[in-house]
This record gives sequence, structure tokens and C-alpha cells, in this order.
Amino acid sequence: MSEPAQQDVTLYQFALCPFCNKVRAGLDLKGMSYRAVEVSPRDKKELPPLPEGAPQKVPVLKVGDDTLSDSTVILEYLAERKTEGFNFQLADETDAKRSAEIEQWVDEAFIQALPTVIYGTVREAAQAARVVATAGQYGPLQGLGVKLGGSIVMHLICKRILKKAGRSDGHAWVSENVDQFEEWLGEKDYVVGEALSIADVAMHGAMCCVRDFPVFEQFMNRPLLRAWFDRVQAVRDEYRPN
Ligand SMILES: N[C@@H](CCC(=O)N[C@@H](CS)C(=O)NCC(=O)O)C(=O)O
Repeated sequence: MSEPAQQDVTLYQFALCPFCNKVRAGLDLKGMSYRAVEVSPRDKKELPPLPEGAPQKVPVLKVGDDTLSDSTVILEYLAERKTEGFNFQLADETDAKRSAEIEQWVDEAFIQALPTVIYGTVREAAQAARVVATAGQYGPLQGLGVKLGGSIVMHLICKRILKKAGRSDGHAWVSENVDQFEEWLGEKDYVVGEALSIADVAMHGAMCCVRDFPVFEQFMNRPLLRAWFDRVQAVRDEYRPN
């Protein structure tokens, strides 16, 4: 049986945060409508009071009186909810375990490499800053500051990520990760077994984060990945409320 009337759901997010985009994918599939609040990266003043010990990070999801943080915890919570939306919890224990492992890989490998193709070149960084400035509630002057300051800071962060990972080419790094995902996917419809699971939700969400960037075109030039992405997107479109 599905749960009673829709509770108030609010997602506190950064528009370009891959972890937040994972949660958006989960909410759409579960057919849950929600309000998105764009959080200011500097002081995060929009965040609600968080559970003790939770880091001041996005995503944070409020469902009624429950406040949840961490995209993996949130996706697991959503997977367990009975809604009229799509059930992405796998019944088979071995498959469910494998799906959770790939969900973790999305966080620890794919998402780590992603910023380097969003902010890698000065041009990419400027485009990213534009998206951020548009998503946030900034006045015209503040918006300009975010665009200029944001792109420089983001570009520097990206250089640091590459250095820390011992990499010089972000696009090659992301590409290797996508090769890995395609290898797991093979000719199957979804990455684990026959059904759409938390691993697909996480990867689809994370990929959506770069939809407005040139790297997305490179993703879409891979037939296996594209077919899988469109398949997940179709289910997402079917269940997304309004
Ligand atoms: N493990 C967390 C990671 C969340 C995270 O790193 N969020 C970043 C944005 S992409 C953040 O809020 N950073 C702000 C900060 O560290 O001050 C998750 O899966 O939700």
C-alpha cells in the first residue's frame, strides 16, 4: 500500500552539485513533488537545523519533520518509501548489495572526476558560474560577483582536485570512469540485473548535473550509455509529478 497524502518535501541544494542531482533523480522516480531551495555556498544560511554531527553540506532533504543529509542516505530512504512512484529497491539481496556498491562508486569515482570537466578550462568555469548565479537568488551586482569570483574559485578548486588525484586531464579521467560504467552495463538494460536500481538512479542523477556542458555531448556519443540514459530518463519522465 502506498503512503498517505504527500508530505511537505524540501530539497536544499546547489544547482550544480552532483550529489543533489542524485537526490532529484530519486525524488522524480518516486513521484514526489518537492520545493528546491538554492543554498548560498558561502554561509549556507538557508539550511534548516541539521541532525547532530551532520556536516553543513548539501543535499539536505526535509520530508515532513524528518531532516536527512547525505545523498546515499537519502536515496536509501527514498528507496524504502512506498509511494505511487517507481520502486527502485531490488528484491534480490546479492543484486541489492552490488547496486549499493556501484552507487558508492558513483560518489567516490565518477563524481570526484566530474568537477574537472565542469570547471576545467576558464571557459567551462565561467559557464558553471553562470549556472550558479542564475540558480541562486542574487541581485544583479551580486550575480556579477558570483559570475566573476565564482569562476576563478571554481577553476582553482578544479586544479587542486586534479593535482590531488595525480591527474592532468579531467576529460580523460571522466572518460575512464564512463568506460567502467559501460563495461558493467554491457548489453543489459540497467547496470545491475534487469531492473532499474539505486545504482542507475545515482549515475543518471550525477550525469544530469553536466547536461548543459560540452562533456554531456561526449556522453551522448556513446551508444550504450546513451541508450541506457534515455531508458532511465523515460522512467523518470513517466513518474515525475506534474
Ligand atoms: N557525501 C555527501 C557529500 C556532499 C557534498 O560534498 N556536498 C558538497 C557540494 S557538492 C557541499 O555541500 N560542499 C559544501 C562545503 O563543503 O562547504 C553526499 O553524498 O551528500
